[in-house]
Amino acid sequence: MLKILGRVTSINVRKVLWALDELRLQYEREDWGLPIRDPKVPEFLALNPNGQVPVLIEGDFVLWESNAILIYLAEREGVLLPQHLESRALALQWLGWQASELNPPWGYAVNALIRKTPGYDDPERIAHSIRQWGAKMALLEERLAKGTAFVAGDEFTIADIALGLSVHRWMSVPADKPELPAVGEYYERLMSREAGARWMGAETP
Ligand SMILES: N[C@@H](CCC(=O)N[C@@H](CS)C(=O)NCC(=O)O)C(=O)O
Repeated sequence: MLKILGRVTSINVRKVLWALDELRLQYEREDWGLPIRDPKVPEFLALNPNGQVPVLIEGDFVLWESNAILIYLAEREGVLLPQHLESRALALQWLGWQASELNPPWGYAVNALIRKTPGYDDPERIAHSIRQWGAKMALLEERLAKGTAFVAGDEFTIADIALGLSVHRWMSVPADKPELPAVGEYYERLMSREAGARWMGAETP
């Protein structure tokens, strides 16, 4: 059976678990990742030399990087990625954008305001992080305001899974944030999916 290594409090692990539920695939999950179980041990590093979760294991096949796992699952099952070449490319564009552009700016604010990590208490840096994060969210707002149900068109894709978890985090952070009505409607749409409500429901500590 397909096995996922990773703690459910990780947003990258939740991406994969949400996709597995959308695909109605059975899996086993083993808790790895701090503070539950340190992945920087030889047994885990032999599977993922980065010492990070998630990892997918299927027989002898081992795969890490949450986006690679999402693409693998979608291609294997033939759903959650459009067949149409341009729509598929747009879905992959937004999937990559979530990891490389949208996520990096939130680090300081999330550590300060959600995780309450000691040492993250500089109001200037919190405000800067929210501003930078908000500027990226404004790009998503602009895209969604064009009126399609999902980010790459009217088809739900793996890009919406990744973005949904990021939008959930944006909604959860207690800070003064710009109004993003199209993002708000998108969030409701994703929350109305059974798997969306399950995996966006809990905030990462
Ligand atoms: N680019 C990687 C990032 C994975 C990552 O940052 N994982 C974090 C959790 S979200 C992790 O393993 N942190 C160490 C730990 O939990 O011990 C991916 O998308 O899979």
